[in-house]
Amino acid sequence: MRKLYGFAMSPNTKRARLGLEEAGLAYELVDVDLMQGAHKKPEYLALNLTGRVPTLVDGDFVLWESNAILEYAAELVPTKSLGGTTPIERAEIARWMFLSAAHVGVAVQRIFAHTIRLPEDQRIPRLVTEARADLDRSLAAVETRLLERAWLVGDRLTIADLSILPTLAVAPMLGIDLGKFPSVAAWLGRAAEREPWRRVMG
Ligand SMILES: N[C@@H](CCC(=O)N[C@@H](CS)C(=O)NCC(=O)O)C(=O)O
Repeated sequence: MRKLYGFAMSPNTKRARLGLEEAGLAYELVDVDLMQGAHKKPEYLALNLTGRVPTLVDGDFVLWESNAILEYAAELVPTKSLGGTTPIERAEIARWMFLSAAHVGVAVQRIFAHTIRLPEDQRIPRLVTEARADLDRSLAAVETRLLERAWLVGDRLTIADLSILPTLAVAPMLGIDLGKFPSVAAWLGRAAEREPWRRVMG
């Protein structure tokens, strides 16, 4: 049985889980309790030297980085068409996934760190302001893309959507106003109606 090592509340773990569940792949979720420092223990570092979650173990194959796990899930079950089916679709999916990893995720992690995670005396308000502006810049592009379509690529949910959406699910907790981006908010609502989303995001 495939094992996904992760932490229930982690958006990166949720991203990997959504990919596995949308692909219909069975897996066991193995808890890595970040609050107890389980990700820094030698047995976990032996799987993932970066000491971050999630990590997928599929037989002898060990894969970390949640976007890579999305790619793998899509490749394992091509009939679900979670990945691209043409060179253009594959390139478009890559574009949104890179935006997710390089900009959306980084901005949201920074807002989280400097409003909630770090002790108050280590928080830097300027970084939050900059991260909010950077996030708005990415979301404006997503908003424009979604003005006349339900999903980012093609006419179906793909790993491009699964890459960005779990990050945005934490928006209310971080005071991120999706009201400025009505198509993005509607897209999040569409995803939330799906069974895998209900199971993973709760
Ligand atoms: N780029 C990684 C990010 C993974 C990541 O930062 N995970 C967080 C939890 S959401 C984590 O493990 N944090 C613990 C740490 O950084 O020490 C991915 O997409 O998998």
